[in-house]
Amino acid sequence: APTGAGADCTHFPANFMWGAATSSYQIEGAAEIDGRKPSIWDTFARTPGKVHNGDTGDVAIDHYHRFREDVKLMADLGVKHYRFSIAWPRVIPDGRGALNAKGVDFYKRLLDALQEHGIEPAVTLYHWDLPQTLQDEYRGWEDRRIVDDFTAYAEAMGKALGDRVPRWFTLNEVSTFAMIGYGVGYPGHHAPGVELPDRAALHRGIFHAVLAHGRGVQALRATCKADAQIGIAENYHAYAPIIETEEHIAAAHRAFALDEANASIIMPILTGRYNPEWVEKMNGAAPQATDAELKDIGTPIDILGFNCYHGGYAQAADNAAGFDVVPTPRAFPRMNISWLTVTPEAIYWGIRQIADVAGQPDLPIVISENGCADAAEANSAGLVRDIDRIMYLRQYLGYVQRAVREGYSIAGYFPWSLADNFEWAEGYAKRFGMVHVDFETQKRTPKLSYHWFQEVIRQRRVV
Ligand code: PNW
Repeated sequence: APTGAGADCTHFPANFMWGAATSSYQIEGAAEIDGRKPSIWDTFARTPGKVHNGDTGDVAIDHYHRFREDVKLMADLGVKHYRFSIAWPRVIPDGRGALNAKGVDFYKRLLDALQEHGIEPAVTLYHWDLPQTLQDEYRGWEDRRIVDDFTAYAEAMGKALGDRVPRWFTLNEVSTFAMIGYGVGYPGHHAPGVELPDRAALHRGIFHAVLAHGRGVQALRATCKADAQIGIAENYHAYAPIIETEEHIAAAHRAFALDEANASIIMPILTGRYNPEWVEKMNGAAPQATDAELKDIGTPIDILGFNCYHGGYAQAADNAAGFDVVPTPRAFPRMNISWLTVTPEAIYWGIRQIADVAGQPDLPIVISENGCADAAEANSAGLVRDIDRIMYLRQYLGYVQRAVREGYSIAGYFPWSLADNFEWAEGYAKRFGMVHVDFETQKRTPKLSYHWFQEVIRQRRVV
């Protein structure tokens, strides 16, 4: 049931999951400690010219050593859930083979600290830090062997931590790591920064990822607690109708179904098939899958993580497709990072499109990421007054509330991110945190948005 006890027109249900989110390479640091080996992000960041200012995740926000302080910040914030990722090259340094006990112990210490504060973990297995060894050996996601190696990693983590972790996400944002890590005809601007010859090669890589996801779900299912919720965190692309009429809503739903990322990732995962209309449109570049592979890709999941930052607008049109995607006007509001237009309706339509287009009205969805980079200044007392972030989150959360009110299956909200961290190709120049981090001293200071979110959680409504 989508709405729990206590939900009404303005309040979130009492059992709604409020959380915070991070990922390993962006926060941990300790790149060469306790047996961790490099990931493709270490290699990429250490390659001159790839990351802004030559920044790397070598130290990041030193969470590896300061996790207790970070857990305390979450406890004070009032969240009962924490989404973090495991660094694959920390626990299996070469990507396959023996477990590194010291690496696994770090996550056990973190789980202990969370438990002491009554915070439930939601663990992502892969948030982009692929073991470099697998990239060197067979080019990572480009090669079919990644499927077995990821599945073995999932099984190993299920066995090591499955008795203590109630929620799992296999992969984070296949569409981002595939479409930004690899370029077709130009090098990608995320790791591994590979240039692919054509779209068929891109879709082969994506196919390996969705198959690895499905087999990973099965491996976790076999090793974790019976009631564990297992799924994926994907930033599938949502489309809002330009005006809420039947014809534009239908146009938005078609834009969703035929979007290249959705049609190759979330739709086969949720339906166990590729849309023949999309396959036709791809003109030979779509993946070829056997029935057995489709069944694995479509392995039922218990929870869907929706990472939502922005979306598109669709309009009904008299063309072959039946819709147009409306370009975002030049002066459309944006947050402090070039790609982030403020499109809060996307979070509502993204929830609804899982029900109406992917045919999964009862699948619990959590917003596994939503957030922005701020451009805020501190006041004389050192309080970062990020009212830009508050404005952004308030609008998106209002649309999540609408989905709750209308009975959609939305179960939780995890803003990105708990604290400022390594923002990939932007290095430390873009700050997504509700907690400010001084990257010199590692001092953490809650921003105004942290106090705002605290109050949202306390009152269970958009404040
Ligand atoms: C997500 N885009 O990445 C990631 O899951 C996080 O690790 C990251 O820090 C966060 O969002 C903010 O960027 C994205 O270009 C990267 O649309 C790029 C895009 C979206 C999400």
